Amino acid sequence: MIHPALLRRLLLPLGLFLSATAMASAAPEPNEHLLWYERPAEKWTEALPVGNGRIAAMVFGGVAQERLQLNEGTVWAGGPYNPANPEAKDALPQVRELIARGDYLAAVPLVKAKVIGRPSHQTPYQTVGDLLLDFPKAETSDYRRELDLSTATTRVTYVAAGVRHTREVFASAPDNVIVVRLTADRGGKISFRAGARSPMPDAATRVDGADTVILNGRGGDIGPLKGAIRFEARIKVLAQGGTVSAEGEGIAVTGADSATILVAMATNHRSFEDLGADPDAITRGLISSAEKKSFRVLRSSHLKDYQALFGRVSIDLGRSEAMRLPTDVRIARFAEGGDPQLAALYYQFGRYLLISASRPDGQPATLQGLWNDKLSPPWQSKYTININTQMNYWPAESGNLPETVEPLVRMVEELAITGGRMAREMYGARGWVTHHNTDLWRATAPIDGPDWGMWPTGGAWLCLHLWDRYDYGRDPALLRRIYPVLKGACQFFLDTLQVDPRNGRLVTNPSMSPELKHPLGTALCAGPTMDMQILRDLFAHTARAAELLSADADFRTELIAARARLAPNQIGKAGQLQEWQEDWDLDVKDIHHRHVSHLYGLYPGRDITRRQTPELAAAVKKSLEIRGDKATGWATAWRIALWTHLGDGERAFDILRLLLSPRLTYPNLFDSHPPFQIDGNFGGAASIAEMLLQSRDGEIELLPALPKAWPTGSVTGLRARGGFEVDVAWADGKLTRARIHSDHGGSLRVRVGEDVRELRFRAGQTRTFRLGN
Ligand code: FUC
Repeated sequence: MIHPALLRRLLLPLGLFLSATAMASAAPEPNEHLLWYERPAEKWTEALPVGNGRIAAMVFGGVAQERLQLNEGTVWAGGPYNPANPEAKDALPQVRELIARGDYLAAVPLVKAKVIGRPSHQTPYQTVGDLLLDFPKAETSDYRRELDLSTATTRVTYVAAGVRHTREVFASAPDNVIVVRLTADRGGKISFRAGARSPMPDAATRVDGADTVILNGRGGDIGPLKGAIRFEARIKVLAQGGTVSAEGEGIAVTGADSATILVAMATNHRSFEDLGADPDAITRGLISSAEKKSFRVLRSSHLKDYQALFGRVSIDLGRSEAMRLPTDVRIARFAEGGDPQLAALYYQFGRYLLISASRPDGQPATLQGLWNDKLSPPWQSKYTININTQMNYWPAESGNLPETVEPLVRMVEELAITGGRMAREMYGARGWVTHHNTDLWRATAPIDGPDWGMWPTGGAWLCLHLWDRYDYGRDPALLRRIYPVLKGACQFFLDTLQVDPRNGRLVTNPSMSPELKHPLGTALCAGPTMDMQILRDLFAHTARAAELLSADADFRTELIAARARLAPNQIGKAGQLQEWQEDWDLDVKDIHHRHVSHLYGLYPGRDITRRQTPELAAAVKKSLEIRGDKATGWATAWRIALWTHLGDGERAFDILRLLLSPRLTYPNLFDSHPPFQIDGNFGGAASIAEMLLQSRDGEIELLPALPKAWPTGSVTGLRARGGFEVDVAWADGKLTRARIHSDHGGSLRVRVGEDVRELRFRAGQTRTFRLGN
């Protein structure tokens, strides 16, 4: 039988978006996992990222000079610190009272002076520097630069003086080194000089022996904090044939047949409170074990490790001849239609970035993942936890990459420690709290100013990811591990929720709906809708966890009772979902604001669904219409995800066209904020998955928001809540085949439109069936 995907490819009309030069009738099927370009990168946002969750590089692919801009995930400014404001505990009762009586503006100076953390800003993630390879001057031709997502390898190839040169780069997780491989199609033709440079404080490069460059430096000083991170990059040059020698502060290779450069990077960071590691000993150890392996062995263990993760999901949204065009050209043309595969590539690029930026023994993905060339990047490239860090992990569970969530889980465990101090010292409360940002040091104070930082619900939102880690995998050991963290998050709110005197409801105070000033001139308020939604999720999940663990019966009862008293969602005068307790939405100055915090309840939260709470879903829709489609990168991605949960694939796809355009996507497919911010990549990738599969409350919905632009396609390996794995194929917009595998057994509702089936699975059972028409 002919495979439907193959049949479709054969029948597809050819030549739609084909440039004359790219047209080649007998050309082989293009690689669906390739980003490629006809020129070297000039700007950083054209360079191609590689990473192994701990170390990373942006590869520029220059001909006269190759630049690898290097990062190590623990190179941050500052050092361990406690930013609690000692005056907060005494000031908070007055702040609460002012807010409760509607005297919002009077609370602003008080919060600023007595509650905002000291220091009032957090620390930036920083760069290591650059590895530079200088090549002899030559006329070159036939240049091509690519990143292959199926091998996590960048490749540059060109012809110089009649010799074809090829340069490959990958970041190996098993060997924890970046590997650069230089080859040529004629022997003895590889000559270059390798050196390093860094803008970091006290940076120095030196040569060790005749083949190694060592770059040392330290993290920057910031405000009152002295830079306490020390780092080392160790660059070893191995050549086959030719000569290798020290030349100044670099290494010269002359007349080699091929060469391999190994880059190891490490710091003194062991944890947010322990800087006792020895970067010199670590990089020495890494290089000495990697150099004993041949390039072939290094590459095969890299592929084995990476492909075991990346290969779990395949996606086909349709193909066209546009796939033969360079990636930057495809981005420029995506909105015109006819290139469904670019959305599939964007989805897999999101998974690639997550695998490359977030691995179990590294730090969570920052606002820029692992990739940053600056000492003072935008928003410090830290962890903004009023949407951005959470969005980074949206594609992880459905995209079958649970391992990538481990650094986030660990960060939340650490925030429960530092946030426990914060809860005691600033609020006199049990449990733990963190506000709208954190950094390498797990700082948890409110920062920046009253209208940004005075929001206590960041940690509670992060707990949703811990619960989902359990819900998708259903591992009882994981549940036991996260339960104390969930419980501590609840305890903080049980101790600090205030009674709204007007109606007896429980509300947060002081708080805000992230970053949006209401009509009374400040963001400060009590009980913003988002907080209530987040707490309903947190309390429900924690109560459920206690039940599953047969733990804390009284606490569970207390949680359920408090949950019922939280202020409910309300529909306002325009039919919109109210963002605040007051019906202020239409009077907001910044009515098209990027944040859509109150819509959290529909996605990623659990409060609202279009079938169980249709009136609230309609109110979400109204709010989305009022806010408008046009926003920054991550905010555009959130809008797409929300429309998919309203079941509107066409609207979701229209907004995907905005995201996948040169305004919001750089030539290297990085999301623009501007400048670069990686959350839009992850939110966009998650939204594409949410068009094809959604799962919650014991139900899996297949093709919930399939746009007309993807009439025929398939996806395999997506994960659903409850421990399920799902493959789906469709044709002419209708489901043709579904395959569902259950890890643990149990019952499941499977929905396609209005067609619903109740299925029971045995543990380990896979069922294949047709549904719909
Ligand atoms: C929030 C957003 C900004 C930016 C920053 C990192 O403050 O409102 O748009 O994404 O985080």
